[in-house]
Amino acid sequence: MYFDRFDPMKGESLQILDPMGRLREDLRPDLPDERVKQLYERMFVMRLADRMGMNLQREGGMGTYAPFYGQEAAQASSAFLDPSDWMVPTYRESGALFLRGVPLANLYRYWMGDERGMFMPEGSRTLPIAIVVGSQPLHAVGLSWAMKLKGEKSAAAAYFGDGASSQGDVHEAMNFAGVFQTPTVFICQNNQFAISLPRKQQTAAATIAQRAAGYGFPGLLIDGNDIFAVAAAMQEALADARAGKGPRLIEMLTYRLGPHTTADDPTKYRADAEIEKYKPFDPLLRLRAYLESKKLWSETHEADLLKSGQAEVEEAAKKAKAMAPASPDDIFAYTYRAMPPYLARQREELHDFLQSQGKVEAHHG
Ligand SMILES: Cc1ncc(C[n+]2csc(CCOP(=O)(O)OP(=O)(O)O)c2C)c(N)n1
Repeated sequence: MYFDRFDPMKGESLQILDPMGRLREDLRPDLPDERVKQLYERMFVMRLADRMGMNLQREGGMGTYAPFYGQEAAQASSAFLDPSDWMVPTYRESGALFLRGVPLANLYRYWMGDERGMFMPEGSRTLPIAIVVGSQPLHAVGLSWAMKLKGEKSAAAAYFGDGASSQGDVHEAMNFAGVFQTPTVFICQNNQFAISLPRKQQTAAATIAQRAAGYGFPGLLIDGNDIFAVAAAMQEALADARAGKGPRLIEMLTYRLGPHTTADDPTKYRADAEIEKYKPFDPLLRLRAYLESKKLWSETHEADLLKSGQAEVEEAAKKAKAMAPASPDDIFAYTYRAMPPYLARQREELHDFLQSQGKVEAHHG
């Protein structure tokens, strides 16, 4: 119903909850108020968790961190996946992974440089994050094609950014998905930047969503700061994919309020005034305004949420910091089934070095 009604080629996009918190009831998806409230609460904690990620890096406990500040509604898209669907994320998706049930301590641990943070909970159909930009939609297509061949009624969700949309791999993934009618939901979080490169220089096309037409499947542009639009698009795209109707592309238009990563200085390529302009479009503000209008929110409720949310996040940070360091062998362990001699030599050298520094026991594995 949404994909048919809003045509990105005509410049149409879906917004259900406006920035003032007013809802278009005629467009409302299957999202009862109780669930909206729950989602608000998790998005609120998600933001606290993001801030903690930034703090851990600033205080020196983490190499780098990629915040998702401002993208909480788009990140909440993962809440609409079933456990039997595959989630295929990027480094931007800490919020989406948190909602998917990946422990926050693991996510922090990953950004502290420990690969074990990417060991997903047993049975969780969630891939580790992809750092190689644009590589992961191919994996999502492979997974969904396999599900189709096995007769499973599930989908795979591929997350990627506006910058990734220019990668050849993303073209190949969408083309293959169209030809083989795989149950893939392509989720482009257009946060309007690929590090310093603005969206305008990324493609001459008016929207990324309209590209779907070239691959022979439907695309939809939505306000990515509107959780109702995210729910509508996700529910329909997933239902269609699971029902064998093929892939869907959702462009979630949002804005990255923070830096690309902690290694980035956005003042070099965008004015603070621009960030201020986008702050009123904050996904949490409008959701709170909506809940307030329904008498489902109060100052005391928010104060309680802040307290319990902060405790949850601090506990996760404490746990991440307390984990014993991984073995240096991990640097060498996972690329080859049989380790090539030159890597084995390097591993020995590292062991000898660390031993000479009194850092580790000699280990020959
Ligand atoms: C193949 C490849 N090229 C370049 C990079 C360096 N790089 C990391 S993130 C990024 C920008 C990606 O922007 P976008 O896809 O819009 O996602 P966002 O970071 O905004 O969420 C680049 C160029 C990389 N990781 N992989």
